[in-house]
Amino acid sequence: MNRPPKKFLSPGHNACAGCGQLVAVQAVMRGLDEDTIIANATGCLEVTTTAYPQSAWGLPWIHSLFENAASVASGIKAALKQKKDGKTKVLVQGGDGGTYDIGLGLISGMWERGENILYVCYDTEAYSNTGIQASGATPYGASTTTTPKGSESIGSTQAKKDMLAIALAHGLKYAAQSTAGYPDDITNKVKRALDVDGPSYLQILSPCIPGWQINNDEAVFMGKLAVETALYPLLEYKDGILNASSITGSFRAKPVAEYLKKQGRFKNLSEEDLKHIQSLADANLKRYRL
Ligand SMILES: Cc1ncc(C[n+]2csc(CCOP(=O)(O)OP(=O)(O)O)c2C)c(N)n1
Ligand code: SF4
Ligand SMILES: [Mg+2]
Repeated sequence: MNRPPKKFLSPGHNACAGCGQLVAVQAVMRGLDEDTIIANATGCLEVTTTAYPQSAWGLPWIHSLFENAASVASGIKAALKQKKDGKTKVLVQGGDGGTYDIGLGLISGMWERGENILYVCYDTEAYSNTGIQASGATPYGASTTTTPKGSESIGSTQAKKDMLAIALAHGLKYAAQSTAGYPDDITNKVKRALDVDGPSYLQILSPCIPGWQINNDEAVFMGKLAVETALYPLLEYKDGILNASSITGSFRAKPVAEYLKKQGRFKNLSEEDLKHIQSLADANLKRYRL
């Protein structure tokens, strides 16, 4: 009898219906093989897949603290080295809060040591699991529970931290960015990252239904629009050089308003704010055109 292929993340987890992060995770899992160990930071992904005593994971998987998933992965790598196991891959997963903010120092250490570990950040642009607080990944103009829109506020007025540039500054052999709108792109990037002998980083824009105030059938659509407006292009760097980008010679971006106006978190923007965000996309068109 033919058995269905083994799933590394089974159905039955309790993420919100339509969660963009879970779409992205499934695409990441399709890029792995069975000889993989996962260290997972605290966040929606961990909370929704491991309600004790159950687990949705079909691979060896360990939950760390919010801040130390990278160090746990380093420990796993050291144990594998001790056992002379050069075959088993190590993957770290965390949200943007765990990556851009609270785990950054330990991620930096892991990269500094040049360990052969893939780090994947699921960027929901907020601390989703604890009720949508602003993180270093929250973009200008987004309303969150710590940067709420109101009569005197548009939402966050901070710029989104350039985490990909921070990764590149560590001299990573492979660093890339994708979105939940392009699952095959995610899977291919995971495979290419794992082919590299050294540290690698993949950051995936993962639309969050309550956080972005979108309908539960819109996560993939928003992931596509983020790329089509050039606010979150698909990018891939090898040895620090940009070698793939969704902004090719003939690429024409859609206006950012098409993306922003469909999300409740951006409902308070003035014309001036729209212009500012358009200027961020225009800057991406120059910076990342191949
Ligand atoms: C040291 C510490 N501070 C705060 C928390 C509470 N906490 C758990 S999950 C979470 C939000 C995680 O945000 P992110 O990393 O972006 O992942 P997401 O839930 O958005 O996927 C927070 C603040 C914690 N577990 N540990
Ligand atoms: S709060 Fe957002 S990231 Fe968390 S499970 Fe729901 S949709 Fe996914
Ligand atoms: Mg998040």
